[in-house]
Amino acid sequence: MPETNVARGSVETAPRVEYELQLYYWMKLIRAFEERVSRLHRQNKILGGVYSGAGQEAIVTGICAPLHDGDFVAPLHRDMGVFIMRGVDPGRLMAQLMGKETGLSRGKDSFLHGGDLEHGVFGSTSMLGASIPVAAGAALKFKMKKEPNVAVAFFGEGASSRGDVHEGMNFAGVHKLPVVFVCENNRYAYSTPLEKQMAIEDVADRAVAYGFKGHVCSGNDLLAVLELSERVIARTRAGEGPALIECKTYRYRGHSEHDAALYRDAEELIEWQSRDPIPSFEFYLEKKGHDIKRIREQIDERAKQAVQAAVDFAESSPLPEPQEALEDIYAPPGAPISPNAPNPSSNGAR
Ligand SMILES: Cc1ncc(C[n+]2csc(CCOP(=O)(O)OP(=O)(O)O)c2C)c(N)n1
Repeated sequence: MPETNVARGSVETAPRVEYELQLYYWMKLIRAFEERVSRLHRQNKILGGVYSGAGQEAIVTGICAPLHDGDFVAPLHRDMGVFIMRGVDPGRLMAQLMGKETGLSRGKDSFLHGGDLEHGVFGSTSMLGASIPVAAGAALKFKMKKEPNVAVAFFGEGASSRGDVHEGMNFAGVHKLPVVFVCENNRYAYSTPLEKQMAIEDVADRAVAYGFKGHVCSGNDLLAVLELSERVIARTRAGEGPALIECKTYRYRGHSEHDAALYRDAEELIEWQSRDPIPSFEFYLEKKGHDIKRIREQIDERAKQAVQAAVDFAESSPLPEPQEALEDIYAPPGAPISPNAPNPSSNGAR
């Protein structure tokens, strides 16, 4: 099997076969990472809540794969995979989950709010849906500065019923901003089933009210997500304005690790597990002539080693010193207001 070193966003130039194996690796790595995090949580090694995205890997993989450097992504609380897809080092991500000094926020927070702006990842917000206007704001900046980038905002169907989601999408529609809204519709907002919190079946139907298109796809079918995201993101990047992609899916675990999800029917879970995105993609690869047994073994081993290296890094990292709690909170006096602004101390203005 070729080494999977295809650059992100290089769909056009990389041989398709190598690219597809890379996609497979990403889904496997995300699944292995999240499964390990669930286990570490039971061992009391994780600080704060753990919101597993197991079952939803095809969405983060398929949406993020066509993105470019400089694009901006606002993940939801269930999207550890977004960090991996954007090139954040899994060791730093694991350190964030363990509250270590080497984590993204240097031990100041759990996974939930840790972003990484160097990789264009905004930390998710506690208030559901509040990251939608932030993504619209990032897209406004891209438009004003004529930068060839897009913003992507992930959200759940539960969050889609919040007011600021409406405001953010309306603003993006009015100003034709380069932003793609991605709804991971896993049918439950914590314990609330879809039909108890919205009167329509498809969140995508709401897009028309904001003046842009809504698309629906199977979020468990990597190729379906990818085909849609490549097309929609390219149009948005080309200046055609926002779009909404709704991916129908299901989360395997509870809302978080403390939730046994007893409000769900066992049969329903089994049905969705039978549509698992990973074996479906393996079936596709096999039909295309790959020796899937061999590839699975190699990729599983690679993913296992990558996750183990992340755990080793995080476990051997120190916890932050108490005084570090006060660092990186406010800009130091005299710091430039923005990276492009002149330093106030250089012209005497303080
Ligand atoms: C404004 C707001 N209301 C309620 C909550 C509590 N809460 C956190 S996650 C969640 C469910 C979110 O469901 P959804 O948006 O569908 O995403 P999912 O967790 O299913 O991925 C709720 C109710 C919150 N964080 N913010």
